[in-house]
Amino acid sequence: MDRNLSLELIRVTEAAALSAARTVGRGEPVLSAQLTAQAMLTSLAAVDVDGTMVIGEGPAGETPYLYNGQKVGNGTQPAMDVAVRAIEGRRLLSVGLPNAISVAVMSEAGSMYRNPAGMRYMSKIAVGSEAKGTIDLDQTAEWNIKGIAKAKHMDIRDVTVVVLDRPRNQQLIREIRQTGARLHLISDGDMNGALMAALPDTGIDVMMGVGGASEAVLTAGLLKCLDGDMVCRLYPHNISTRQQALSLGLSLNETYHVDDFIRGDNVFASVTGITDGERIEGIRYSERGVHTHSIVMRSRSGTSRDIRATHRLDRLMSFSEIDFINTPEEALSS
Ligand code: VTB
Repeated sequence: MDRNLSLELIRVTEAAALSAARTVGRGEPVLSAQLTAQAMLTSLAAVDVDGTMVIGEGPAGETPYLYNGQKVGNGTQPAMDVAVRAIEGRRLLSVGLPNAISVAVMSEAGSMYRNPAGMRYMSKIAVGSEAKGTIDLDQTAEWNIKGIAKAKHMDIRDVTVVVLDRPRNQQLIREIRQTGARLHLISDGDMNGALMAALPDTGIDVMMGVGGASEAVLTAGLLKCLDGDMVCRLYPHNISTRQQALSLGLSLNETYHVDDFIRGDNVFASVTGITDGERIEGIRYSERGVHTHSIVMRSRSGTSRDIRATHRLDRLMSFSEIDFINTPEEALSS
């Protein structure tokens, strides 16, 4: 019987979310990110893999924890590529808004997209399994939304589109409004938007627009597990990134599919809620302990599990290296 590594990954996203939850609403996204990445790195060390961080918190030298290329896990086989967002939606977390999540994805070594030009953004359309195959970046927003509506047996006016609210997406937003579809503008977290589109009964049907390129890789991992679909295209946000892409021979017209971001069918993923979302609850504190809600997924089997856990921090703290109890100030000064 082979291992389902997502059942180990859940401890990683739970640790990150528990750690992030201490800093909800504190207005310090960088501090939150630092503490949370540290918790994630410590918990990853217990996972039985020889891991390489492909999508970490940033390039080596720029970030002390979870940098791209860093070795993670306890070094035993199998060799795996690892992608994480300790906090997807730092700004959401920093003001206590909904939809901040913690995400980790693993796939076979060498199977993840390496972002050769270091592109920051991509244009994206992401949907769930019912609308698989209906999306195309060469077509208009209307064409895409109509196709999604048809595939889901819905009226176009009932389709809900999530878009990251940014100046670069304003033209798209106008086009979507003209179709009559419902629009859900988000200030952050298009990965969560794509995840909601891929999960049933969330009220979200599609995520569209330009968002982070790293997030596209992680999103591909989640969609692969959920049998969703995504099309992406490089989006150079200035002249130098455009030139860099072209000098590397990359086509700005090429469409990237889920398989271009993560090859093969051995993907493991875990998502834990930090603040409440449409489908995933955020961290709750009660006298019984701290409650987490996660979804763990595996592509090969197609299994997706909702896991709710209650953590007893007093007991955990007797042996854990991660400080889940103290405030960031207390943790940093101890
Ligand atoms: C994007 C999006 C992410 O941050 O990377 C965005 O993909 C940053 O966009 O989901 P800007 O550079 O325009 O701020 C997120 O929203 C994560 O918070």
